[in-house]
Amino acid sequence: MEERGLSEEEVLSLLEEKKRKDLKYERIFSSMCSYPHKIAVKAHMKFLEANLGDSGIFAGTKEMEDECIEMIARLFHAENAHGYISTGGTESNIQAIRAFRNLKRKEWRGSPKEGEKMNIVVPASAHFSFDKIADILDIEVRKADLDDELRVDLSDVEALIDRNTIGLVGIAGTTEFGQIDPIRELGDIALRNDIFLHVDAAFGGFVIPFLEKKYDFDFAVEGVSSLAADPHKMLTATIPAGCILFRERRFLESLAVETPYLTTKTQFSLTGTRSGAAVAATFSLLKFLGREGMRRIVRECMRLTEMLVERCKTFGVHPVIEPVMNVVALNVPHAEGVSEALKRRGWITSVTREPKALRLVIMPHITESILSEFLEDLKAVLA
Ligand code: 0PR
Repeated sequence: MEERGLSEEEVLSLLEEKKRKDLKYERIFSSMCSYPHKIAVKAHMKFLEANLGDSGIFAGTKEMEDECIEMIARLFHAENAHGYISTGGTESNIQAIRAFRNLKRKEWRGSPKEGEKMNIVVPASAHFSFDKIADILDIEVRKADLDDELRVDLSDVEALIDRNTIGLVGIAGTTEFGQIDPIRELGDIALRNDIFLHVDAAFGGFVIPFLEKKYDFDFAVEGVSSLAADPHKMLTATIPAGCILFRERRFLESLAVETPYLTTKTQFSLTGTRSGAAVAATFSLLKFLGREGMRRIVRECMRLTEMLVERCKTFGVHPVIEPVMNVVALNVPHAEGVSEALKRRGWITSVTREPKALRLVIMPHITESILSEFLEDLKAVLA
């Protein structure tokens, strides 16, 4: 920071210069975020100063958060709504597992034995936020194998459960392949073992309810204890907007800390100061789009996903699994090299870990003409 500040024009021109270095979403197939919807931007701008870390001051913003939680809970077939708008999938996942730990700690007292750790069993396809969880919560994260369709292998999940297991994780929309784990079966395993089940639907939460094909993945499944779904992904809210929901109040209560000098006496969230603007954006989208609007957005993303796959098949490229949602992993030889070559043509794609494949996420910023242009380049790169 210099002694004397710059003029507004100088600052704005600095911003322009930095903005030019950022890529535009129109060339990006690797991201699960997109341009925020214009109503989300308007709502965000109206609530820039709102801090839900001290929600007694912002009663209207708090009301919007409560209504978001109710609307999202209903979407996911929860009888009651217990949760809050978080900063995204990472915070939601941390908080779910933290609640499991806190509740089991109370229930088990003294366990696990000296020198042993509590553990959770997650699919090998789990997002890297679970590696952060292992570190922060000092919990062992056991990774279960996947089957041929890249869903978690149920017999491996059962084999990894022992007396120190506090919960399971199922993913509804895996980051790399967009696959949905068998949540109903995981729920049965959780109930039989008297442990919790968290569903990571950070991406899939705002896709799966709007697909033509129906899946059991939410609170309609008896064994599901908590669910994460991110408005800042497919709902196209402004960043940061995640949502964590719990089946019962006691999970949220287990996260409470006292905040004696604030307008509210307890706080459940991981962060202190938190964005009311992103809550306003989420609220406005849920109201404005309705289920019908979301169905339309998801239908278009799926139409383009199917078009992409069909066109690729005409030049001998096939997906690793038939796409379940708008995430496609294409079996191409030397995926890393292909991704690099596409980058030289201005396209950002990513490469999955196992099996190696070229990964594309068909977000709402991808149009048919962008896709056609991309397919021409992909064909050229592969030739
Ligand atoms: N769970 C799942 C299934 C996810 O896919 C992600 C993020 C998370 C949790 C964590 O969510 P937050 O990043 O909101 O904490 N998946 C994307 C990923 O890591 C996020 C992303 C978005 C990455 C945009 C890149 C990007 O440009 O790949």
